[in-house]
Amino acid sequence: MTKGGAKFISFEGGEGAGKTTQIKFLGEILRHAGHEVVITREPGGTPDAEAVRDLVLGGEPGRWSAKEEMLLMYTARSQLVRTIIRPALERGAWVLSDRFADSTLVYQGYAGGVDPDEVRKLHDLVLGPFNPDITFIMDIDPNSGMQRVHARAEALNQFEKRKSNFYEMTRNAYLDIAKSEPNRCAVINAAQDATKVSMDIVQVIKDRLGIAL
Ligand code: T5A
Repeated sequence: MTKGGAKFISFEGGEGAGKTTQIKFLGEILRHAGHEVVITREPGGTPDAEAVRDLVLGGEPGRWSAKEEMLLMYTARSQLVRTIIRPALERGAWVLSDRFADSTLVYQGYAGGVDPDEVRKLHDLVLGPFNPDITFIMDIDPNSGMQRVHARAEALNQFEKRKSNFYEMTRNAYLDIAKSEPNRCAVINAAQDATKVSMDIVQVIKDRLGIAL
């Protein structure tokens, strides 16, 4: 899927798992090793997709049905892949994405109630067989993750206001995806100290991609 040294890495997991923190660390490590790195996030990553982000994350839970959320996510994702991710991979960059398609499969599919096969069909329709080379599943007990989110003292988005069983469902769904796609996914213990988490991520990249960092 990617050309030359290009790699597409996604970070997935529950709220407060440390995805953004670890993407920054890994981006620095890769740049230091001489790679071009493009960091992006979902929903978002282009001005239009950021506008979709405001629409879909704002307001209260229930503003959109899960199917409507799925369509909004894929509208934003389609433009992000077409205008940012594919061009970056084609010129040999590493792309680090803060969430990608597994988020829709988990949040709108397994936990949100849309048939997961329908989510996969939409993925094929919009993107075809386009998937990350490695997906880090940042695993943490949802209560610990939400404690980190609350400690940050930012306004909560509509996904951060859901009932606790929703977060249990998302955690279990991520672990099931990791089990069913062990070549693409790597589960990381995200409850550890941030430095240890970073070391585990770098080790997976070294082991799976055989590159020196
Ligand atoms: N969504 C998204 C869908 O429903 N469908 C989709 O298709 C997509 C793409 C996005 C929401 O949208 C939903 C899922 C999400 O609910 P968001 O605000 O981007 O909303 O939410 P998150 O992606 O979950 O981002 P968070 O910022 O909440 O979590 P992160 O990025 O995992 O965590 P991070 O790195 O910001 O860290 C959180 C706090 O913990 C600290 C950090 O300093 C920070 O304060 N921290 C640690 N503390 C202790 N130990 C560690 N190891 C730590 N690592 C970080």
